Amino acid sequence: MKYKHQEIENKWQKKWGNRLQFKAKDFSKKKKFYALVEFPYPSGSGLHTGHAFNYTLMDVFARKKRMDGFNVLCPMGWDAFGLPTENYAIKTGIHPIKATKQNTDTFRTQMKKMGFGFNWDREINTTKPDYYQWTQWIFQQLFKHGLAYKKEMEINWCPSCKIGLANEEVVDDKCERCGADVGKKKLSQWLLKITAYADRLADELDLVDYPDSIIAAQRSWIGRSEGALIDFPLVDGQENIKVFTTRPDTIFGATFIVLAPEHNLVKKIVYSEYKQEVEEYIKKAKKKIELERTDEKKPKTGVFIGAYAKNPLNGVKIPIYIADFVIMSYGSGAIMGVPAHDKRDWQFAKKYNLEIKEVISGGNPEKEPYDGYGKLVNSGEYNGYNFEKAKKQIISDLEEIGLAEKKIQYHLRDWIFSRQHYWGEPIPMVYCDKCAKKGINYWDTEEGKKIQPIFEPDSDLAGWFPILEKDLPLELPDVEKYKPTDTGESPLAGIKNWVKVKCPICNAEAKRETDTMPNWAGSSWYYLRYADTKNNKVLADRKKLDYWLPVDFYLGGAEHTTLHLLYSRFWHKFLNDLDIIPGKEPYQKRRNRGLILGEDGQKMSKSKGNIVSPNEIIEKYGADTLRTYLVFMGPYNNVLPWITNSVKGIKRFLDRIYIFVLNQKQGYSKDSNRDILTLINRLVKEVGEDIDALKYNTAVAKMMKFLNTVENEEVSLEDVKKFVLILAPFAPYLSEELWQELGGKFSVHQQSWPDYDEKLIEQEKVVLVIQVNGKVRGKIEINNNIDKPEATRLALDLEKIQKWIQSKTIKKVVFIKNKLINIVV
Ligand code: ANZ
Ligand code: ZN
Repeated sequence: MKYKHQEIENKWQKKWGNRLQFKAKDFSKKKKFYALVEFPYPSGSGLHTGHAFNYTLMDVFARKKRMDGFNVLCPMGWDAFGLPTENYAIKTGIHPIKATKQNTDTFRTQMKKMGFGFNWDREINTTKPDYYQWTQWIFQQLFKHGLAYKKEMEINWCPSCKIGLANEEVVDDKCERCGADVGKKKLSQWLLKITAYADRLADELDLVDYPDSIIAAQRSWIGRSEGALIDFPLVDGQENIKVFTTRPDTIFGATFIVLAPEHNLVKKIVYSEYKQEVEEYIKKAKKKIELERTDEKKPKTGVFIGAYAKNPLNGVKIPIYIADFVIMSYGSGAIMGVPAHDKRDWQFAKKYNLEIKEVISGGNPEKEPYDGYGKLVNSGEYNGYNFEKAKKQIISDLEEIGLAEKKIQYHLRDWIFSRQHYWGEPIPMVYCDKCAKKGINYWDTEEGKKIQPIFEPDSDLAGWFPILEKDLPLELPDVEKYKPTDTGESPLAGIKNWVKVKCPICNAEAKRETDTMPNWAGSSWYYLRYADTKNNKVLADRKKLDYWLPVDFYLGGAEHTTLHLLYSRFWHKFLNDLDIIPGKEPYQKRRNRGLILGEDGQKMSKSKGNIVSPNEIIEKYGADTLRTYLVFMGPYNNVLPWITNSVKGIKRFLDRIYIFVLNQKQGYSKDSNRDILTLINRLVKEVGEDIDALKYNTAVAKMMKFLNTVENEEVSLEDVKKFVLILAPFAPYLSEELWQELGGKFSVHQQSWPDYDEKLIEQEKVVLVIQVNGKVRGKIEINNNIDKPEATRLALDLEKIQKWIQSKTIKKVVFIKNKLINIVV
C-alpha cells in the first residue's frame, strides 16, 4: 500500500477532464463570491514558484468557499501585451501572437497540473482583439469625457531600448531593463487625467478592506498636500514670486527663495552679470531626469540670480536662487527656503552660507534641521502661537491682503499613456491636419456635441478624433520589424498604408495615432470582463456586472500595491460615473501575498542558481505535496525561504494520510470514541475558520497533530470522510482518490464542508494572566488545559502584548497551566 502521487494525479486529471470544470453560474440563487487573483504575464519561462504560491493560496480559499455553498467566480487569464514578448520577437522574429500562444498553452497546462480549479470557460487574453476592443473603447470614452489629452512632454528615454520609461522603470538613473543611462526626450504623448480623481482615490479607500500598509502606500502615492501659494514681491520689479508651501507657519524663517531652473521668471529677472552662469546651470539641469534631481542623497546645487524678493509679512529682503531640487511641475515651481526646518533647504543653506533662522522651537537648527512640532519664535506678532494655529492665522492674514491663497497639491501626476512600441493595444485615434487648422475639435462634431464631458477638455485637441465605434477593434497590423524607430516612434509609424486613413469628420486624408497603450491598460478593467467574457455588444452585460461585482477578495503581489491598484480603481470610478458599471470600488478586500525566497534565503534568480521549479517538485513529490507545502511554509504574507526538507516532510504527511485512511477501511468501527469525536469536530471547525482567515499554515499544522493522535486508533467511516473532506482544498487529487476508496459519491469536490457539533467542542474556559518580565500586561480567556506552545502563541498574538515585546528576543517563558504565562525578554 503506497501513495503513488504520479499515478493518482494523472488519473484524476484525465477523469476530471472537462467534466469537473468548475462553473460560475450567472444569476445563481446561491450567494455569489468573486475571488480574483492577479492574472500572470505569460513569459517564456513558464510558471514560477511565486505564481504557484499565489494561485495555490487562492485555490484553497475558493475551494473552501465552494464547499460552503457559494457560487464562486475564480477566473484566470493572460496579461500578455508588453515588453518581454516584444523583445523575444525582436530577437527571434517569431510573431508575438505565436509566442503568446505557446506561452499561454504552457501556463495553462501547468496550472491544470497544479490542480487549480479556475473557471476555465471564462479565460481571457488581453492581446485578443475581442478583448482589447473594449480596452480601446474605454480609452475613447476617457477621451470623449475630457480625461485623455495630448501633450508635448519630456519623458525619460532609454537610448538603447529606444523607449520612453515610466519613473518606476528608472533605477538609479539607469534603464531598469538594459542598464543604459537614461536621458530625456520630448515627445507628444497621450495622458490620462487620473489627477482629476485624486481626492476620490484617496478618500474612498475608507470604503474597502485593504491592509493598512496598502492604504498608506496608495495615499502616499497620491500624496495629497494641503498648503498655500504665497506671493513674495520682487524688490526690483513688478512681479510677485508665488511659492508653494505646506508650512506657512515658518514664513519668518524664510531666508532665501528658490526657483526651478525652468521657471519662466528666471530669464526675466536674472541680473546680467549672473546670466552666463545661470544659463549653464539651466542647461545641465535640463539633462537630468527628475528622479536624479529629487534624490535626497545627492548634494544640493544652485546659483544666485542677482535678484531679491521681500517677505510679504515683514518686508525682509531675501536672495533668489535657482536650484534643480525644485521641480517645475510641482506646486508653483518655486519655494521659500526655510533651512531651520526643512532638510533640503538646510543642506542648501549650509552649502551657500545662508542664514539659518529658527522659528519653531524644539530643535537645534544650527546642528540639524528641525521638522518637528513646536511654538513659534522669532516670528513677530505670531510668537508663542502653536504651529498649527499659526499656519491658519498666517494664511488668512495674507489672504486678506491678497498675497496668499490656499492650495491643495498632489504628488500624483497624470498617467502617461503612450508607448512607442509594437506589442500593445493601438490607440484608436486619428489626427486630421485639415480639421486641426480649422480648429475643429471632437466636441464641435455632431457626435461630440451630444457628449457632456465630465471634465473640461483642457488642451488643444483640435484635429484629434476617435475612430468610429463600429470600427473597433482597431487591430494591430503586422509589421516587418518589431523594433521601435530611432525617432522614438513606434514601428506602426513605418506602415504607410496603415497610418493613412480618412478623417472621420471631413474625409480628408488623415493619420492614425501610431503609439500603443501601456501594459497597465488591459489589466485596468479585466475583472469586469470575467463577468461576461464573450459579449461583443458591450464590455460586459450590466446585469451580470450587477450580480458579480464587486470583487469580494483580490489576492496579489506587493509589486502591484500602487500602480495597478490605483489605475484600475481610477478606471472603475470613471466607468461608474458613466453608469456603465456598479459600485464605487472594484475590490472589496485586497491582500498581498508574501515572497518565496530560495533555499539560501535570497531572492530566487537565475544568476544565483537558487530557483525552484514547480514542475520538478510536481514530478518528484506531486502537486498535492507542492500545494500543501506552499501554504504550510508560514503566514501567507510573510517572506518565506524554501526548505526542501520540509517538502519531503509534507510528502511523508500525505503518505501517512493515505495509509491511515486505507487502513481504517479494513474495518471501520461504528463510532469513534468520545475523544476522537471531539478532536475531529474541533478540527473541522478550526481548519474551516483558519482557511477563511488565510491561516493555512496553522490549519495544516492542526491536521498533522490530529493525524499523530489518531493514526493508530479506530476511527469511524463518517469521521474519516470528514477528514478527507477538509483535506480536499489543499490536496485535491489525494482527497479525490481517498474519497472514492471510501465509497463517496463521484467527486469530493462537489461536497459540502462537513458539519461539526459545537456541543462536542465546547470546552471549559479559563482566564490566563499574561505577564511580560513579571509585570501583568493582560488577560485572555482560553480553553481549559491548553499547552505551553499554544498559550505562548495566543499571548504573542495579542497587540497589547506585542507592544511590550516588539523586536526584543524572548529569553524564557514560564507557564503555569490554566493560570499564568510570563514572557521574559
Ligand atoms: C517651506 C517649508 C518649510 C517647507 C518647512 C517644508 C518645511 P509636500 O509635503 O511633498 O507637498 N516644495 C514646494 N514646491 C516644490 C517644488 N516644486 N520642488 C521641490 N520642493 C517643493 O512638500 C511641500 C514642501 O516642499 C513645501 O513646503 C516646499 O517646502 C517644498 F519647514 O515650504 B515647504
Ligand atoms: Zn478632418
